[in-house]
Amino acid sequence: MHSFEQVRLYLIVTPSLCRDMAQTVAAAIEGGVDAVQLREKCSDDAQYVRHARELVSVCAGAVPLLLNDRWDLVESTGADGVHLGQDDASIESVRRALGPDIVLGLSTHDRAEVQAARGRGADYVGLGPMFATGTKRLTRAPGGAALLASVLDATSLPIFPIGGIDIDSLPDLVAVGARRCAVSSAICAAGDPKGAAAILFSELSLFSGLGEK
Ligand code: TZP
Ligand code: MG
Repeated sequence: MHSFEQVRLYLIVTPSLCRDMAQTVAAAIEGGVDAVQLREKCSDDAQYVRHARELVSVCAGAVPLLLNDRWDLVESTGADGVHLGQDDASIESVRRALGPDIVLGLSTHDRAEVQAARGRGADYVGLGPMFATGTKRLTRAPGGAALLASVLDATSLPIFPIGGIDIDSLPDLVAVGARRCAVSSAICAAGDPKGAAAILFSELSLFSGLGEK
């Protein structure tokens, strides 16, 4: 089973933002991305499965590949886990259905949701939105570095801030204690996805003492 304890730079793949999805993800992994999630809202099942299998092959067991929402396709595609929102299928029932070995991620937005996540069976949490973003229609105001700072001691699970994080905004999060993050457009829409990933990864390492990969 893949653990998310060691994951630092989590790529949320938005296929429509990528010039070539497989090439973008392969380059991003070379640049330092160490976990990948397929997030594709408007595709039909056949296209979703095609993309998921393509990414399973790009990740090649070296980095975990999760599906957003589609827990029903985890086993048939060979993905390593699923990421769920607070209003998606219940994380408790998905854990029961898929067993202890899959990775389960949960979106959170405040301290109470972060605190509850481990007891609900999550292996990590996403926390957001941090900043304004065009990648997802937001229903909450971005919480920024203050939101992250307010939850860092609320769980022992890995916390991935998400939403509008790029090479310019990440240092504000690192300054309050971020050692990981999740990004989509900052890598998917970059002219040089490997270079973008490498810069984000090195920003995450600024104060970590964990050294370069
Ligand atoms: N959840 C909260 S914000 C967001 C998701 C999936 C979008 C992240 O994309 P980007 O391009 O890194 O802002
Ligand atoms: Mg969802």
